[in-house]
Amino acid sequence: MEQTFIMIKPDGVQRGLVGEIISRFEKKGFSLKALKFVNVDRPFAEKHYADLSAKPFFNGLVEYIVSGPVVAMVWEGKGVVATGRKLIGATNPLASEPGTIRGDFAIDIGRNVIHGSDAVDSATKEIALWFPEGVVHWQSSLHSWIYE
Ligand code: DAT
Ligand code: MG
Repeated sequence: MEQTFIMIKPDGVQRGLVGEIISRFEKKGFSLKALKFVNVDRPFAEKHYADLSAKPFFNGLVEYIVSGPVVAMVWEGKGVVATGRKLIGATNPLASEPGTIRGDFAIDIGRNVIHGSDAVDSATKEIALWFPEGVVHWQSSLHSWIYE
């Protein structure tokens, strides 16, 4: 089944939003496949955001991601990439709908609390980058209560 890469950024960790964010993905019915709490270094953050390296905000973005520990996760479920992005909300939190994570918990685009893969192919790349050791294979005993 489809998987996505989700990262709670350093502001989300510092602000005590880890439990709340994990709860939202759990309650939706998505399944946790990998999780780690790590500090990343500059080269790693630059690799994660390589597609944005030409942007004027790239340096500030990398500084932000290395500024404290992050929670890196893999979540699985039907349509999890696109629906995960909906749970997260628009990139600029001032435009994110209330009820989304960024809409409820963030104001500035450079402190938008959470990352989620934007497509199935970028999810595959990001999961390989963050979890080269692989993910946990299991199926929730609630599976048949979530999927028909
Ligand atoms: P998203 O995180 O919603 O996938 P993105 O991939 O376009 O958005 O950009 C990655 C991060 O870079 C984003 O979460 C916040 C930052 N960012 C994007 N656009 C920005 C801008 N115009 N000014 C400052 N930071 C920006
Ligand atoms: Mg993105």
